[in-house]
Amino acid sequence: MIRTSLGGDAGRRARLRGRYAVVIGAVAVLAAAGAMALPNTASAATTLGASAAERGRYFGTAVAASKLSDSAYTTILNREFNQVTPENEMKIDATEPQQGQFSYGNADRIVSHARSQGMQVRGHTLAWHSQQPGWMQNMSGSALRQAMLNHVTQVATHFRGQVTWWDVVNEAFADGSSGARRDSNLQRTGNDWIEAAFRAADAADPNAQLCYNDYNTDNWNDAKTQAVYRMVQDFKQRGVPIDCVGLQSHFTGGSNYPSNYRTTLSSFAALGVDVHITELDIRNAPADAYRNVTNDCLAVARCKGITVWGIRDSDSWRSGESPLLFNGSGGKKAAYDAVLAALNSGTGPNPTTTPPGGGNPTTPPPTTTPPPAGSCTTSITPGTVWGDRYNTSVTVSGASSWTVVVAVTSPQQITTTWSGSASLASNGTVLTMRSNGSGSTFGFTTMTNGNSGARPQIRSCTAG
Ligand code: 9MR
Repeated sequence: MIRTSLGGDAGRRARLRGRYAVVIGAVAVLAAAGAMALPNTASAATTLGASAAERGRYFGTAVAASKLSDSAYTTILNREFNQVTPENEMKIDATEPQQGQFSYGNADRIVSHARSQGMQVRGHTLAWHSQQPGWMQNMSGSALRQAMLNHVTQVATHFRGQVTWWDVVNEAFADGSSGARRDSNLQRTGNDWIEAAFRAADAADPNAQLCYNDYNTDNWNDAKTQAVYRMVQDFKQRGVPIDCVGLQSHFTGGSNYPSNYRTTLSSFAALGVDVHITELDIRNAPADAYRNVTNDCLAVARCKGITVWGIRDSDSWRSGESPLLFNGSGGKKAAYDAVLAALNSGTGPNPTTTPPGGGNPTTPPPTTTPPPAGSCTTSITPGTVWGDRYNTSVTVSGASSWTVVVAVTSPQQITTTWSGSASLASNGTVLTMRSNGSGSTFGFTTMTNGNSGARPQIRSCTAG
């Protein structure tokens, strides 16, 4: 099908407008509307995911399938995070180890775990110069181009409906001052290989949000950042289906958090794409830098969330730098407290106040970011409390058809629900409630099982 540049992009956005599920919290919307003060500490969320959800965002982590059997690991994962990225399990060598033979076991395990917990999944990654299986490393030219496109199509089709965002192409630009594409067998198939990959992913899963993801693109003044910016600008102008840019943000191995990071986020956002912080880790996990990254994301309406690249320091690809939010024993580090506090005192989706571009001539004037389409919001009303249990009701607004995920703190368990189509997971601690036509308010009963202090937290509200 021939798509004009404007028509193609507009058509894609129109399709997404009706169907893309946006998670947004009650506090976020009310705060953005200026209708209420920020939450006080008494009601502040106590986990990263819950707090981010209140601000219309996610807080996620890279996950390794091999660790899902480690209960210390999954306890933190399930408690703190509402988004996951498979660390290696969706890469090309994992999903197509032999040409034409696809292998999804470990990736499916992560997706299934995420879905049982109401977490969103970022697919990583469909086309990349690295972690190619042997058969692909040895290919070139049109045979490689065809094999790459077939891979994108097959994998995006397999995960259709389960992956919210795809890193369609990863790390395609060179480091240093050239601003050039990275040399690779994929690049040598022709400069249009990136847009070809995006078009194939769009055809296979029109509802997924399609991202370009890279590292060393955090400092607005770097040639690599500018080169990626120009590519995204070009894609938007020509209607290549791109929805988002991922800044990996590995502030490890000698790369530091730059003071103009917020300018980078807002400049990409001003192109009309969402921005995601996709692989965050910071050498020695200084609380200040983690706080700054969090505040920068909260300040840019189109910054949709933060994913840290592992849970405990011992899970990190750079464990020697102790760059994560939990120590090897699973204890919360100072950086964790800083991030949670920043999230809790942050605002919802609001236009950035930082002028994008930092004076760079390639930067267009700031654009107004419309509120996300298809969003819904929630408000919790405490109900009757008995000695061993208590009731809660949740009212949804902004959508007539919705899915809300609520979590209680173990050993508490949700036992009874009403006015919705319920699905309970993780031994009664996670309730996924879908609208069933009985109105906008649903309810449930929670057994305290000895923990009478904790109260339910909304993980997400998804319209449609
Ligand atoms: O964390 C991943 C590590 O386990 C793998 O060995 C490595 C192989 O390339 O990839 C790591 O993840 C990378 C990610 O996929 C892309 N951005 C850089 C990440 C850290 O190297």
